[in-house]
Amino acid sequence: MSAPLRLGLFAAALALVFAASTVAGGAVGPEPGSDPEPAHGGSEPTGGHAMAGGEHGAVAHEVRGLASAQDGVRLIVEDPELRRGREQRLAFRIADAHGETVRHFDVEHTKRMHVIVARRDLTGFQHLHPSQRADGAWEVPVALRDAGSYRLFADFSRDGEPRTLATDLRVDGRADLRDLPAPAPSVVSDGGYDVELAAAGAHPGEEAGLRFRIRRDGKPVSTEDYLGAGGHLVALREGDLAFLHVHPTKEAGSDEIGFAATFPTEGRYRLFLQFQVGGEVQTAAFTQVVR
Ligand SMILES: [Cu+2]
Repeated sequence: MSAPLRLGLFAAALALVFAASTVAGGAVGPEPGSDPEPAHGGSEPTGGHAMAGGEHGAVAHEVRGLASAQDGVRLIVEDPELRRGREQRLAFRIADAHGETVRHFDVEHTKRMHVIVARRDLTGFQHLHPSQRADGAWEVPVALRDAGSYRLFADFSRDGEPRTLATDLRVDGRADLRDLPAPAPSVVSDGGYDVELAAAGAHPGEEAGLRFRIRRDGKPVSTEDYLGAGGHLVALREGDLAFLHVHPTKEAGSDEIGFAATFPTEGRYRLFLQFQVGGEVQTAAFTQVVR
């Protein structure tokens, strides 16, 4: 093989690798706060899937939590720099288009403000309910054990419009980022309950039923009411931590908690199920592959 031909083949192979990586990048969507430089070839809504065009609106509707400001409201954190392992006051406010603090929120899932915190590698999940100060800002004590970049989600509803705004928090020190755990049919919650996820294939753009069964020592466990339902589920996409809207569904038995979720794209998602037993909130996390 001649040298120029070999060089040509090498260049062609490089171009292929580049094209493949841009398709993968496009499928995950824009990283919030990343360079405004257009993603290489990422202008295609869902990275080259044939059906992308017509579905883009519906898909965008399902994904939240990629922006700190949207539709005239903005999330402003007082101090996004936190110290590791120490309980601190996390304070933020929601500002309207005029910069005024929004004071009135609807009650959703029995609360007017829900806060989710997760590190960029989807560890360190917390679900908090802050209290509102007289000036309209929200405040909650928080302790983040590990260093790194965290995502703070403020989930609320205003004038009947649900919103999830998000911004980054930084915890000092060198971050020891972890890989997402491999998918498993059952995990143990932080308080020692066995939680099984009834395996259902999840495909992009299709509603998937997620059914969780809770057991302790092999016996079914009935969950108590938590936030006005049998349980609460947060789904975050690996890579950009897009926040998915998930609906609880009517469960068949009391030891089963069901949800419906539409995963917008292929990829891996982390599901954080929370339920209450004996007055204590339990969290169990699953890795869900969508393809
Ligand atoms: Cu909440």
